[in-house]
Order: sequence, then structure tokens, then C-alpha cells
Amino acid sequence: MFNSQYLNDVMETVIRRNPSEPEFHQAVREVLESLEPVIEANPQYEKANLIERLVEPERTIIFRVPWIDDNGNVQVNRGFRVQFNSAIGPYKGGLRFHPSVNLGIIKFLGFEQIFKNSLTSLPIGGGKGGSDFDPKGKSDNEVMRFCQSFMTELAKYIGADTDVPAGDIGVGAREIGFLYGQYKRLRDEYTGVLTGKGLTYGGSLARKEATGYGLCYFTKEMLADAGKSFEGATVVISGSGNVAIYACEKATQMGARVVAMSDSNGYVYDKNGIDLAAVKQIKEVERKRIKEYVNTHPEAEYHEGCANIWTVKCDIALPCATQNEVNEESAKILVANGCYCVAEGANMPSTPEAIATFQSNGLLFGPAKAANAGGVATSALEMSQNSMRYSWTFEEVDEKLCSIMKNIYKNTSEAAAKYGKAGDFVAGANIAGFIKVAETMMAQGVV
Ligand code: NDP
Ligand code: 2IT
Repeated sequence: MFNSQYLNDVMETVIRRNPSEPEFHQAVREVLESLEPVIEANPQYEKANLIERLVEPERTIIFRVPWIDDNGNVQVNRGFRVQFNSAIGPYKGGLRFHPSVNLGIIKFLGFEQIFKNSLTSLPIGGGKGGSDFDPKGKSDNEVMRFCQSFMTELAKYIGADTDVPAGDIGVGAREIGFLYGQYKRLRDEYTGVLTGKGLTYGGSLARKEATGYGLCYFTKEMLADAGKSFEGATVVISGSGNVAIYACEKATQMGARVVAMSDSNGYVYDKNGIDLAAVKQIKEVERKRIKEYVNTHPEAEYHEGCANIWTVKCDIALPCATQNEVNEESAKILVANGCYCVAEGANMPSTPEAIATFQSNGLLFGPAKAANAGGVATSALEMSQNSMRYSWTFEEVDEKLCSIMKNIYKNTSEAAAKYGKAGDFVAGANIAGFIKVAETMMAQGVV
């Protein structure tokens, strides 16, 4: 329940109009809670029914994706693209291929993307898409046939100035390559319609590293404000995909010791510090399970059950796997073990109860919208380079990423303080992200 009747009404409408979408409700509720003081201070937003417009996607596309597997059988998946908000730029956001994907998950991701993209200060609107296709265990040819079928429909709705998808869970360089190849073939256009592209066909240096690196740049700022740093800290990172790997790389470069990483089956604990080259070999090259790590590192331990990674004692926790992977129980264990900082690489990895536990115990808490915005920010830099038909060096992109993350921390922290919630970066990120979108929507009229 909110103090504002208007926000209560909007929340009720969201639940009524979007039944069976608990993740979407969760993402909306968190943002509306943060916005209470903003709505109170700006009655023009309620008058223009701005919030009810904000929670309704501009366009939702759902489509059949038929493809033929290696045994000649016809398979059918469901494809989604939610074009949530284009106030400040073309829809921008990743594609997720995972069996758990459904409309509610894509909507929560697309909704959060609006505020995250606004926080980057770059001109990108919010969108998200994906499919319940599971790339795991599929051959490269099956993945290619799926991607070609998916893009055959999606191509009708996207474009370099309309909607620019990228990767997310299950969509990496291989998938982006197949998707791009099919788009180019269908449209006969060589444009920056996707980001995360390969370096030989318009990709940006440092995009692969950007989300994980950006997470560490943001966390470094947050720690510094509290007189702390990564130097000598023990870090636990969940996941072992794109975000987790490059978070591990940067945290290690910054002097931390990352002692645990996971996948959806379990986690590895290496008290000597994770050997990232081994993880890259297992996950990026061989596409195998994290438990393989102990075959080459007998001193490390493998434990079944990914949620138990939060029982590993650490100073800093970086959840980089998936939504709601840290619940209240895990949060309490982290607190009891002396963890003093949690920053989210994944989208919405902490449940509302977990966030409340972190904040009430005085931990530094960096919410996803701010902390993982480096990936999409670098995607926007890829779009700039594509428009210029030019590419910056790794160092140039990395430097821009670093300054964007510093700026996000500053704006988040200042917005929280301005609305009487100093140190509450959840409120700060939601408010700072919202203001730019809200002012733009007001300026553009009822659309
Ligand atoms: P990847 O597919 O590269 O890696 C995902 C990792 O998370 C894998 O280790 C995977 O394990 C694990 N994982 C996935 N689902 C679950 C689950 N249900 N339970 C436990 N572990 C799980 O994806 P990314 O690294 O790109 O994405 C990770 C998170 O970061 C997501 O929340 C994504 O939305 C977010 N994100 C990604 C960005 C990007 O640029 N890629 C940008 C911003 C946020 P397994 O192999 O067993 O499935
Ligand atoms: O959640 C995210 O911000 C992403 N998956 C990256 C999106 C993008 O367009 O680069």
C-alpha cells in the first residue's frame, strides 16, 4: 500500500490488467514506492496520468518461432519483443533466450530498462525481448536455424532508429551473429540494428566486458564514498556468464579476491581465488558446467545448489545470474557473515525482502538499474560508432564507460539525498532515471 491514492490505483490497475505476471508487478511496485515523494512534489504528473501511461508498454509483439531440429523434427517456441517506452530514444534492450521466459519476465525487464537507460544519460528508450528457447544442449546449427526464424519475424519491428536489441541471458556473440546475418539478408541493410556485434562487423570494443566492468566501476564509487575499496576484499559472484566473468576480471584487477562463482546447478569455491582463465575456457569456449572447474583445480570445492553460494563468507557480493536469486534467508546469511556491500550485476536479483534486509542492516546496496547500466551504455556507444562508421579504441570506450558509471553513481546518490533518502540508492536510481523520462513525456504530449 502506498500513501498516495493515485499510486494505489495505478498499482491495482497493473495487477488487474496483467494477471499472472508477478515479476512485472514486483518491478513496478518497487519503482512506484520510490516515486511517492516525486509524485507528491509534482502534481502535474498525476494530472497528466503519467504513471499509468508509463506502466503500459507502447507495443507488445508475440510471435511463433518454428524451426527444425537436427533430427528433422519441427519445434515451436514463442518469441517476444516489448517496446516499452521511446520517450528519450529508440527502444533499446536485450534479448533473453531461456526456458523460463514468459511475457511477465520480458515486461519486468523492459520496464526496468526504461529507467536504467535514462540513467546512462544517453538517448535510448526501453525495450526487451526474447524467447522460451533453450540454447543449452543445442548444436550450433540448431541455434542458427532458431535465430534465423526468430529474426524473420522480429525484423519487421526493429531498426537502427526504431528498436535496437542486444544480448542477455542465453544470447551472446554466437546468437547475435546469426541474428544479424539474417536481418541483413532480409532487409539488405548494413546498419547498427543490434549491439554486441562481433568486432569484424560493427561491434564495439569493450562491449563484451562492459556490464561486468561497469558494475565494478559503480561499486568502486559506492565503496569509496564509504571509505572502502575492492583492495584486499573477498568477493562472491553468482553466475559464470558474460556479466559474472567480466565482473570477476575487473574486481580481481582492482585488488579483490573472488572466491566463488556458480551456474544454475551449483557453485565452486576456490579459497585461493578463482582462476578466471579456467572459467572462461569452461563457459565461453567449451560451453560446459562450472563443476568442471574442480577437474583442473583439485584444491577447489564444488557444491550442488546455486543458492548456497550466498553461504560463502565475503565482504562484497555481486549477484550476476538472474532475477530473485537472493532471497531474505540468503540476505540474512550474507549479513551475519559480515558482508558490507551488495551490488547487482543481474536484473532484479534480490527479492524485496532481501533488499530490505540489506538496507536495514546498513549495507551498501547498488541496485541493478544503476549498477549494471554499463552494458547498455556501451551498447549506445556502439550505436554512436555505427552511425559515425568509425570505431574507438578499447581504452577510449572503457574510459567513457568509467565516466558514465561515475556519473550514474553521483546522480543516483544526489537524487536519493534530494528526496530525503540519503544512502538509499534504490530510491535514488528510480527517481533519477524517472525524472528525465517524465519530463520528456510531459514535453511530448499525450502519446
Ligand atoms: P549469460 O547467459 O551469459 O549467463 C547467465 C549465468 O547465470 C549463467 O551462469 C547461468 O547458468 C546463470 N543462470 C541463469 N539462469 C539461472 C537461474 N535460474 N538460476 C541460477 N543461475 C542462473 O547471461 P548474462 O551474464 O548476460 O546475464 C546475467 C544477468 O545479467 C541477467 O540477469 C541479465 O539480465 C543481466 N544483465 C546482462 C547484461 C548484458 O550485457 N549481458 C546487461 C545488464 C544486465 P546456466 O549456464 O546454468 O544457465
Ligand atoms: O539488461 C540489460 O541492460 C542488457 N541485457 C543489455 C541491453 C543492451 O541493449 O545492451
